[in-house]
Amino acid sequence: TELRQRLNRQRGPLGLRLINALTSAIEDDMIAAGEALPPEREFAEELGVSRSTLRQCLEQLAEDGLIETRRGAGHFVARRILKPVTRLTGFTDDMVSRGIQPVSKILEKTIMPVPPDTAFRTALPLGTPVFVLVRLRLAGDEILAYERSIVPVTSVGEDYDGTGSLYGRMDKHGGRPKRILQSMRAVEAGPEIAEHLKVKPSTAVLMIRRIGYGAHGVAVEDAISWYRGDRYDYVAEING
Ligand code: 16G
Repeated sequence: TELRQRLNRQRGPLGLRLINALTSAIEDDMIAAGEALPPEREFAEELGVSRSTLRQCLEQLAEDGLIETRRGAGHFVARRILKPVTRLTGFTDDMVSRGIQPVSKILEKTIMPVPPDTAFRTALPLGTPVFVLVRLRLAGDEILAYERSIVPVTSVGEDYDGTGSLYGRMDKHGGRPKRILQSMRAVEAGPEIAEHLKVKPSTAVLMIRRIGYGAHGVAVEDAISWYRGDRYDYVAEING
């Protein structure tokens, strides 16, 4: 098979060759995202390696986020989300447009006077009532991000309970952001973020800050998110 040829083209110890061969097969889409790998015994035979060598290699690939192991169901190539940086969308929009069921777990929702650091970033007057919403964002049962959004209460209404799409809710009140400033940075997940995202501490994650401005240039969102680095590719078209 082609996979076996890839394996034979590599140099070095067998375990490493196997990891490289499978990694390149996944990266070249030879094995597509979401696809199941053959059952271990069959797969080991196809590759001409022992089951224990294969298993070690699969463990490594799972740790690197390239495959997912689901108990009782086997190994699957992980799905990555390609997100264009050039379109202003929210999490729910992104998921729905991909045919994925967005799920959110609300970890905190509070109304309070705007925290000083947010006031400085957004120029909202001190004392402005804001809604602080901390959510875990999932695709089905898969955790993708941990996110804290701060929005003026006037943008969502006092009776907002934090469920559903925040941007959808804003559309019906003050309006969702029309323009955003966003920065993305690679950081190591600290213990708290690692716990929320269910990754090992020190795993690389994307920390994204977003400040959204409404129709009149007034800030309507101050958000900070940690997206799983093994699930997200931010892509941009850049013209020279
Ligand atoms: C995205 C935004 C976040 C916004 C949320 C609204 C990034 C990095 N962050 O996650 O700022 O609050 O979408 O999503 O893109 P919702 O409409 O599904 O609640």
